[in-house]
Amino acid sequence: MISRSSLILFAAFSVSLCDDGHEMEEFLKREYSLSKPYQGIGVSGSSHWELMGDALVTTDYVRLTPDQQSKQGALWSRLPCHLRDWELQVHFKIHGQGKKNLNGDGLAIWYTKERMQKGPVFGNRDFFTGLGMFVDTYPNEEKLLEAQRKRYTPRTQRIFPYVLAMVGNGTISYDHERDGRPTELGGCNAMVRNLKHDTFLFIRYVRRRLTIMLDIDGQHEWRDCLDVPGVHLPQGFYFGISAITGDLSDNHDLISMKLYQLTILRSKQEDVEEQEVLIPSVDNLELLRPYTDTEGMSSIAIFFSVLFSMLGVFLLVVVGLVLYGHWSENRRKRFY
Ligand SMILES: *[C@@H]1O[C@H](CO)[C@@H](O)[C@H](O)[C@H]1NC(C)=O
Ligand SMILES: [Ca+2]
Repeated sequence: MISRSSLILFAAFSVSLCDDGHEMEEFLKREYSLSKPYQGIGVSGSSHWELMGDALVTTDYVRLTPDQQSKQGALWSRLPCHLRDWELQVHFKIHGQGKKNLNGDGLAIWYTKERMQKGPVFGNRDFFTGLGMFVDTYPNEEKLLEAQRKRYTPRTQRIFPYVLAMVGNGTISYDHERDGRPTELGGCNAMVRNLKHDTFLFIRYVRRRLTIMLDIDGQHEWRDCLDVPGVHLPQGFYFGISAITGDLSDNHDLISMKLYQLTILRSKQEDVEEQEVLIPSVDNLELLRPYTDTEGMSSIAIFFSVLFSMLGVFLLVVVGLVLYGHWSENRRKRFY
């Protein structure tokens, strides 16, 4: 775990160490960043950022959606980003009147080829090309299974709100009814609603490794959420953030986005190995999703459950016989 103060220290000195010990420099890129007082946003053409749908700017936040039904809004960078390695810090706030699970649907952070297109994926289009990271506040799949009177097997249950990532190549759909489970790269539980303290998401993309960390407990510490190597993302895509409400709602507010350029020293060979790709993809996807099969058990699991059931029955019979033996012996003693 990296404490946040050390990250700030890193930024201040512009030099830090990568996880693997390589030296790394970072620079705040103002043209891809956004913070108070959000000058010029919402005024056409005068900012690097563009608003869409129900999103609006106040002096303290960009509200992607208000706490009302059926709203959707987004904020998109106007400039394609050509950085190879980067770090994005997102300061956000999700809050509303809804109690317990009666809130939704969440927000998404994007690095995609397409921009400014409304749609069903947290207010953005489906079949996107690039990276989507979702803060999903409503468990659609759980409700679907409840309606079908099915249950999760314990290993497949996800606790909501849930943060996850997905890489799309333009032909892959996000499955809203299953909260994106079929295309999930990984994720974690994140209790982010209605908190008094500040909440942050931290996304790092270095040497094709995608890392997501969270600071949501008010402890000024980054908690690991996801770490996936072999994520191939083209350069020249757009950063964006979007949110949607349905029957259930929340305020989805963005307070700041800070993009840092990371300068990584590479050998010639590494440079060649990391050739730029044109279509986003992820290596060894099948290894990342060992639990996509929610129905049924593997044959090994079935074998062991049958074996243990038989052992259990055998044990019960033995215990029963022993007890019966004691009981009848006692009875005989009482008679004589
Ligand atoms: C997109 O990904 C899917 C699933 O991994 C794959 O079947 C398809 O061939 C990919 N399409 C392109 C254009 O790479
Ligand atoms: Ca959902």
